[in-house]
Formats: sequence, C-alpha cells, structure tokens
Amino acid sequence: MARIFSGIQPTGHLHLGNYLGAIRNWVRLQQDFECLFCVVDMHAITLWQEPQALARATRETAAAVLAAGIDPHANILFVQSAVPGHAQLAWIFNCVARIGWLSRMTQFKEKAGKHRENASVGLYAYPNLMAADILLYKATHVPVGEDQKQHLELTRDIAQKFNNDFGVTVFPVVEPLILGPATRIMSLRDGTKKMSKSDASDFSRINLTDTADDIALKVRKAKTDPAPLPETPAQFDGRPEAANLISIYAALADQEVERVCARFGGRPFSDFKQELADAAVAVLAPITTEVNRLMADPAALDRILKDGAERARALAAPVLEEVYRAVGFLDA
Ligand code: AQP
Repeated sequence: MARIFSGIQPTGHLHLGNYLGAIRNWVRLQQDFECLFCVVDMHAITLWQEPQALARATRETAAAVLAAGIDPHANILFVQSAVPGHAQLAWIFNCVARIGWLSRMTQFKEKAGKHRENASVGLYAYPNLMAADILLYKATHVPVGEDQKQHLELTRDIAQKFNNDFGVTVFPVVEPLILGPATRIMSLRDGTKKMSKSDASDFSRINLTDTADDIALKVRKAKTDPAPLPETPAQFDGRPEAANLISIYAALADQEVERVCARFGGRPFSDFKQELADAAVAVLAPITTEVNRLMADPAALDRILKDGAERARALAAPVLEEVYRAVGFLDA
C-alpha cells in the first residue's frame, strides 16, 4: 500500500490556511493510504520558539489534527522529537546532500531574509531533516503545496545519491501528491502574503481556536478595496484581497470560484463578509469545540501521541538498520 508522510510545524495557532490547504486533505487521504501525520517540532526550532509556547503549540497542533477528523488508530499521529531516527537519519543526509543543493532552496532565502549570516544552521539544513522525515518510513507519497515542491525534489536527489553512493536500493523515489487545485489562503491584512502562523498580526489569520465573535470581527476588518465584488475571476487582476476572500468562501462552501463570483459579483463587501463569516463559523465551530475538549485533558492527548511515537519508532527501526549497514556504522 502507498504510504504517506505529512508534517505540520507547531509554530503557533493553526489557521484556516493550514486547515483548507493541508489538514482537510489529510482527512480525505486517510481512507486510501497508510498515513503518518507528524507534528514537526524539530523543524519549528529552526526559528526561535519560546519553550512553553512550543510545548503548548505541539499539543494544540495535534489536537487540531484530531479535531479535524484524523483517526489516530487507523493512522500514526506523533511528535517528531519523540522518534530519534529523524535526527539520526538527518545527520547522515547532512553528509549526503551538497552545500550547492541547499544553497538553491528559495525558502531558506525567504526565511533568512537579509540576516542570512545570523540564521541558524538548522534553518539551512531544514530540507535534509525533511528528507529524513519522509525516507525514515520509506514513504512513497507526500502531499505538497507549491512552496514545498523544491524540498521534495531535494528529497528525491538525496535518496538517489544515497542509493548510488552506497550501491543499494534502500530508498524509494518519492512522488508528490497534488490534491486538486492548490488552495493557497492569503493574509486577511494583505492579499499578496500567505496566511501564516508566525505573522505578527492576529488579524491576518483565522485561527482554528477563534470564537465565532473573533471570526466575525476579523472578517469584518479584513482588507478590501472600494469596488463592488468581482463578477468573474477575470476581474481578480490587481484585486488580491477580493480574490482571496472569494477563494476562501469557495473553499469553505466547496463551490467553484466562478459560482461564488456569479452569486456575489456586483454586491458590496459588507453583505458578502457576513456570509463569509457565517461559512467560516459553520466549518470551524465543531473543530474549535473539539480542540478545546482535547486541550482540557493533556494527559489523554499525550497518551495518543506516545502510542503514535511507539508505532513510528517500530516502523523506522528496520529502515535505520538498513541505512546503518549501508553506511558502515556498527549495530547500535
Ligand atoms: N496560507 C496557507 N494556505 C494554504 N495552505 C497553507 N499551509 C500553510 N499556510 C497555508 C499548509 O499547511 C501545512 C503545514 O504547514 P507548516 O506548518 O509545515 O508550515 P508553513 O507552510 O510554513 O505554515 P505557516 O502557517 O506559514 O507557518 P509559519 O508561519 O511557521 O511558517 C503545509 O502543507 C502548508 O502548505
């Protein structure tokens, strides 16, 4: 059976973009694939995280994944740092990947910005850890958005170079899983920036833990332009905020963007925003209630994660043994 690995960083509150762009798809995937869902806390610390906030976000991220409908018995849900094989394999990949390969990664350039010399070594080597996450379980498919395509290519290069260097066929060629048209949700404050956990403004995103009142307020305050709503997607040009709000509505209501434009086109934003807020609340309220319930019992949540980590370690052990043998490391 095809095996999927998906990760999500506990870098803050999960938001509507994470839900519509990733988690909602994961819920659909679990019927057809063997899935590993991982809260990637080791990736999170490539940028500074307050320890207490990291611990809370790790539980909240797991809770949100469960609340969205992931079954932790049929799948494996776990925290990355609880499976040492990720770090062990990532080190070996640090020695397989070439500096030139990593230097081409656009996400490092974006995240390091102008302060490149001050960025952590971890941020630079992040794609090697991502390759380890996937290959530690010999995952065959990874659901990826546009922004992760380059990293997945690197995973394929690393797998191939490892196999060639050591004359083995340990690692499979990983395939990207493109799930329908890409849903990229943009910031409510700036339609050209993606909605992000680490955006300083909480008004830029709808969190999965927001109340109905929070959501209504954020949607009301969302940036728009003075023109009425576009009547077709062809009129989105130069109107990133309008395009974003319409796309969000379409994703929430599972409707074509064209249909949403036909329905609301020509009307003022105030009418539309009310309907958008209602649609967001209808989708998110049950998830929020469940996240809050799960967060109220951290011991039960930790038991689910511990069980997931045990099962992940069991899957990883024989792969790591194969890798150690290939490299010439003595048995652990
Ligand atoms: N705005 C978005 N629209 C659609 N999909 C999104 N994802 C994130 N933001 C959007 C998808 O969510 C999954 C998990 O992402 P991640 O936590 O691993 O990292 P990220 O993409 O860097 O997410 P954030 O929210 O922007 O976090 P920070 O602020 O920490 O960088 C991925 O599948 C991603 O595509």
